[in-house]
Amino acid sequence: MLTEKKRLLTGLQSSGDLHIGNYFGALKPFVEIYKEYESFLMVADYHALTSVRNPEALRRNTLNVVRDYLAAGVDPEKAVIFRQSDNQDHTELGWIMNCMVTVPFLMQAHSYKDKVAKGIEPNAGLFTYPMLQAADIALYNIDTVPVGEDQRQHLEYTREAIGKFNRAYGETLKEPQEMILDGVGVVLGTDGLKMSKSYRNTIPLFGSTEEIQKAVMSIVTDSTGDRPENVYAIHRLLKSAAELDPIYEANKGRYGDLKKLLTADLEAFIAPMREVRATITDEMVQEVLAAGVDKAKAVSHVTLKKVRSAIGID
Ligand code: AQP
Repeated sequence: MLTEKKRLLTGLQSSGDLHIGNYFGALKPFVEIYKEYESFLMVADYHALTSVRNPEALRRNTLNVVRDYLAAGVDPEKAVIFRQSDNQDHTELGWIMNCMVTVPFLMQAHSYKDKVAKGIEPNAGLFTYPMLQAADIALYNIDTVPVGEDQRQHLEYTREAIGKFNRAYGETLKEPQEMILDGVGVVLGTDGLKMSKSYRNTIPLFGSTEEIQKAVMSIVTDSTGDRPENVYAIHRLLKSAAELDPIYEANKGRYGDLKKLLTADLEAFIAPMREVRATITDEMVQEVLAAGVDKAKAVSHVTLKKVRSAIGID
């Protein structure tokens, strides 16, 4: 008997260079399972607009994120890779999702509060971001969304908006589940806080040898402990505790040496992907996006038609 594949989607904002937190939190889990699903991989450039004001940077970042997807091992024949802004169904359903939830509800979003506390401009786009994200997911009847821990609440928000829509208009949209892997939900940055493009505490996923070295050397360490926990936590993304514990025990207190070992391990992990990435041209990226948006629209138009009919805008 033929069984229909479940649907998988994730997306990353083109708000800057991807970092190892994005990779281990969202991209790697996607790469590991996407062939078992009908998969969608989005570049969230409208989301990036909440923080990027430089058109050249947004264009460049958007192409770079797709390049990163391909270099990380995503086959465009087996996943629909597309740019959010190429499909206006996202902004239309995003508006409709906005009308499902209240301002006090959105005011509880941790991500919004954290970003504002960090001095990021509290623009209305940043505030309503979870409802554009709800639309990103709902349009494709998604079952599973691989994300980092910081997105757990946003997935709850997506379910809340979809649930309210379905209760008001009848069962129309599917409620998705997040997929958050143990141990990589929150990858810490060089300052010991969540690694984030906008916090300037990242280890770039496709950084040069020098950039990786510089980032690792800047990892903040606590001089009171035997083991530099911030260094160890990043190292654990690459190697098991069984492999690392004897090394950290043998190098107790020698933080500089441990950072050199971490740099070497990061380099060994990143270099092969970096080589692949260097072969991917802008033209190849444009072709992938052009093919992707057609496939994305073929699915999202069906959902949006049902939504429009349900709400009385048809
Ligand atoms: N530090 C992290 N650890 C684990 N997962 C992470 N993700 C981000 N940072 C970490 C996951 O990466 C995916 C894409 O994130 P995004 O680009 O949509 O935005 P974000 O979560 O806000 O990522 P950044 O790097 O912090 O970007 P800025 O600074 O621009 O907002 C998501 O699944 C996220 O969980």
